[in-house]
Amino acid sequence: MQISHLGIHESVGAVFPPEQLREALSSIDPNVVVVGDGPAEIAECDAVVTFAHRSALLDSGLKWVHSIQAGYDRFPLSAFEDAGIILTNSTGIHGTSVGESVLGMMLSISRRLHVFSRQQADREWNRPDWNEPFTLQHEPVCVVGLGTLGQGIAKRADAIGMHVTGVRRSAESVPHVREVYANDDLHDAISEARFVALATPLTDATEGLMGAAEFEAMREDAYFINVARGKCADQNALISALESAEIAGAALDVFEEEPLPEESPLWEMDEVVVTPHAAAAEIDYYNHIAELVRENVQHIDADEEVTNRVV
Ligand code: NDP
Ligand code: 7N6
Repeated sequence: MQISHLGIHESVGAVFPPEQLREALSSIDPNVVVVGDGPAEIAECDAVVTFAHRSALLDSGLKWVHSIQAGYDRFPLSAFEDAGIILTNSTGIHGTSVGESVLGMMLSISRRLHVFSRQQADREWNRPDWNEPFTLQHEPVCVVGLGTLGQGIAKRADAIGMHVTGVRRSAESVPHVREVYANDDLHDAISEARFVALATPLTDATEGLMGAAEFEAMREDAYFINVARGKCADQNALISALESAEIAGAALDVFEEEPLPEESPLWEMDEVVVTPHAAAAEIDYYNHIAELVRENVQHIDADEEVTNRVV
């Protein structure tokens, strides 16, 4: 199979300018063009790199679609299968960015930076109570989902001396994680942690994985971090747990509805850090995508198995 025309869908503009990726791919054989939603534009391509799903991707005779996201919960997988279109994703590139973001969230909470940042906006000089700040060293963190994101978080948490445990479908060991629990033992795993960081894909099995019972199982001084997908946690149950002080706080990058609606109580909570689905954002994002695309163009041309195949 040969790819002669590769489209970069303008939706990638949510993460980087499409032209950056086109430039980074200028040395590959296929002709690389930026395309919009027009079915005729897409029909001229053999393959498209995209951020968002569009129905035109399914009925334009494409051979391959590459998503610049790791999560493929918003792509209709059976429709891709029926149309005989290869779908690949971008897992593998977010370990450093999301790992650093989660470390930052934990440091912000433990060193009270989120509080100082809010105070600064009002030119307020209030030192924290003596027993509010703490250090992360020796604090237990449980990482739920131990793939690229989870391992990126675990490596950095381990590096600053945290006690790292984790959860995956099998209990097979993972570097930098002292104890790995199978997901049947989720409650045991999260009950001792000061931080619970969620990093699973959104699937039927993980939708609402963190619900009322899980927040109840957590320590009262524990913080919940979500960098997976909003629907992996029951957001109403989370809000109730925060309002009733069942848990101490949260750092959230993803939400059931994005952007987070203005009226959400999460915006106002002192112990909640809200980030705009930006945990993976970085200036080199397009370069990581270019590497994946280059590799798969070669695989497809050589009739080899593609990397990160979803369908
Ligand atoms: P990976 O496929 O590398 O890792 C997923 C991990 O989740 C694996 O360890 C897998 O377990 C585990 N897992 C799957 N199902 C379950 C389950 N039911 N219970 C416990 N663990 C489970 O994916 P990534 O790390 O690249 O990405 C994970 C998700 O994070 C994406 O699907 C996406 O939704 C989200 N994401 C969010 C970003 C952001 O900007 N906030 C950026 C990138 C991704 P096992 O090891 O046993 O197979
Ligand atoms: C783009 C975020 C993913 O699934 O949600 C992320 O890869 C994409 C900055």
